[in-house]
Amino acid sequence: MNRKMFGVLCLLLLSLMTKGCAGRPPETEQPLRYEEELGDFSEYIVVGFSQVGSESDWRMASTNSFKNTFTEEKGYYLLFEDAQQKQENQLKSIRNFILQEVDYIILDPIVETGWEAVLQEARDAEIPVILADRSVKVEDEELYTCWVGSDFEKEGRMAGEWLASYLEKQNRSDEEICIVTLQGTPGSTAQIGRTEGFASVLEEHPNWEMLEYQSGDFTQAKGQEVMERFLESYEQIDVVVSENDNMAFGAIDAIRGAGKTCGPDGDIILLSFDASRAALNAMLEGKINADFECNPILAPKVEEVIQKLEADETIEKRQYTEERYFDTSMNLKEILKERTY
Ligand code: GZL
Repeated sequence: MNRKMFGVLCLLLLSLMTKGCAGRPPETEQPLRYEEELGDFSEYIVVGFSQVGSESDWRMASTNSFKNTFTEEKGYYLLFEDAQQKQENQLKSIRNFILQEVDYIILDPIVETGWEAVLQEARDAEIPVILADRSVKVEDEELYTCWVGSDFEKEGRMAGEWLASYLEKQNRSDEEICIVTLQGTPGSTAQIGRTEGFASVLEEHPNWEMLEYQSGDFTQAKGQEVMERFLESYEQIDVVVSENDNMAFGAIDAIRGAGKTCGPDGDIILLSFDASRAALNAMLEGKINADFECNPILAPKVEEVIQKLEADETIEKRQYTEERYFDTSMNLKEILKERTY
């Protein structure tokens, strides 16, 4: 019996003993996930994946990418844990993966801080940690093997540059432009990068005023709630920067609820991030001006990393995905035909 099977078996015995100690009558005992699937693990690469949650279209596409990549047919056994947007759940999941002696841990960290201890525990257990999408802020970057994701600061900067060019075409370069921002989850890499990237262009335009930043936590409901408050608070809003599509959908509902319009022919310019299919359809309907892509299909790149690690090949520490932007000057009907998320 190899080390991994022994580990899983110990876990099984441990859990059966503790459950027995907990006094739950065996007949009500739900079989452990592993009881049903306990087989010869040695033929699989066992991967534990701690996912942020299921808060957005982007997130669902990300989850599908990992579930469709790390399949048993391809020689993987995927332990998938949805943290429901709570860091404490991710910390628990990682410790559980360590206990189960997985071969690799993939982590999409909800925020950048608070990871040193658990990453040290993974390193002590000699389990490589691969970061996907968002990143972590740690003193010792050797605590994780590599990071695969987007250049969020570039996304934010692209949005600012797009707005400057759009306003110029509208002969509004010298006009006072009032902006509000629906931010993503505070302290997440996507929020930090997009906010900083857009701000780097904002400071080049003294006639642009950022009225307020407020987090909508990347969800549609919170995005609508915050946008409703913005509309009550400010007489003039010329631009909404929404740091993901789901908050943009909420903003659209709030703007229409206030009797206003957004998009190329609207009262308010709406910029968004992710460029999901649903958002490109909303753009086609004239509700969104421009959308800055954030590619959720990261699992193939992560799989490549794991295969290289299996072959003892060197790994690049930071690996960026290719991204673009979309606006209503483009043939969106054609573009939508090839969009997979
Ligand atoms: C970005 C990702 C963000 C998306 C949101 O890489 O972390 O989280 O922009 C998602 O849609 O909720």
